[in-house]
Amino acid sequence: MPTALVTGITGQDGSYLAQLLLKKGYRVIGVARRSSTVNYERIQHLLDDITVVQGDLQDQGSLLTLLEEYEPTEVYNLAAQSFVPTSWSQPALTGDVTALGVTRILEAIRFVNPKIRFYQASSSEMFGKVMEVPQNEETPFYPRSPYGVAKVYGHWITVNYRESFGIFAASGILFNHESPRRGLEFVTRKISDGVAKIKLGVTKELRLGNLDAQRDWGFAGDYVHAMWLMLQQATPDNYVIGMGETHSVREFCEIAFSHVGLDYKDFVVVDEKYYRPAEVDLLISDPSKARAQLKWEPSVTFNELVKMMVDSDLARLKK
Ligand code: NAP
Ligand code: G4F
Repeated sequence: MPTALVTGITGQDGSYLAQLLLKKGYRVIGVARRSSTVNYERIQHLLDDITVVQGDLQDQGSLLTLLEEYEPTEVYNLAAQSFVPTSWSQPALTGDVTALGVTRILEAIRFVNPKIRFYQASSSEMFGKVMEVPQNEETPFYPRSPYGVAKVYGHWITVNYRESFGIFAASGILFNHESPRRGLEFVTRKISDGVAKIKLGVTKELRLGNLDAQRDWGFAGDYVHAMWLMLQQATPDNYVIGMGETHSVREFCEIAFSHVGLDYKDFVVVDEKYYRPAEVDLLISDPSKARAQLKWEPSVTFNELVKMMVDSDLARLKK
């Protein structure tokens, strides 16, 4: 039975990837960092089928021990300090986890078993102030936040361990992907949760930042499939994963509010508190390489995604 070790198991992608790997017959070892209260909400339904172990990307020894003990054939590095605004208030921590953490896990692979296949969760935030439209695997990076800078490091150290040590190390440059399991601080979930609360009369307004920012949003369940496909190829490579279309935050609001019969203009308040020191104005992917080589196709459209998230928050809050 193949064994996959997944860092970031308690996160959005960790939960969807674990589900997919179980379906494919893997033994799944999920790495969670120690906290004073457990935060297993996203993997509650999987706890009988996966093994959750303690480890931290800031702790080299824990990563070495886990690889020795569980002998994975594949490692998916999904753990990160992943929220862009926090990367300005905690830039050094973001660098330590999101950048150096990648080196620590690659070093563990190099020492314990260089045959392990490795997936790095790279990000479209690396394109930042975009140098071309749309963005593909060859587009130069211009990160606009400590998070983006850390992800550029993670990407290049992955490429370097591939080229220097022959490790099967793939980098998936994923554009924004969302779901009902998305963290409440990210804009899509903040909107779907806000819409549900307004519809149910729990609150009267939704305070947001830059409504003109444009993102290429897809469904997380589709994107974890691309991660797995990257590790099944004959050779490791870099792949852009996205929908190939872009929408503004305003458009997300329009669809989400109108889905419950409301007009976003009556409830959304722009609050400069949510503006960023430097903005990523426009992201749009060119995923043609992934479509041709991985045969990857998304199954959920942008409109379906927005409605899925609003419906899920409505159902959750009604309970
Ligand atoms: P997420 O929900 O924020 O999950 C991040 C995970 O990392 C959580 O399980 C978190 O644990 C864990 N983590 C944080 N610091 C850690 C540490 N020091 N040691 C071990 N684990 C740690 O993020 P996501 O949306 O699932 O994204 C998964 C990965 O893809 C991240 O690397 C993210 O940067 C990247 N990415 C995401 C997107 C997207 O649109 N979602 C796009 C491109 C790339 P706790 O639960 O304990 O906090
Ligand atoms: O939802 P966001 O916080 O996601 P962001 O910054 O694009 O980052 C996410 O996607 C990346 C992939 O490109 C990942 F690598 C990263 O880990 C994370 O998952 O913000 C999206 C846009 C921004 O332009 C922001 O300025 O929405 C705008 N926005 C407007 N009002 C807001 C708000 N963002 C948040 N979080 N909260 C607001 O109130």
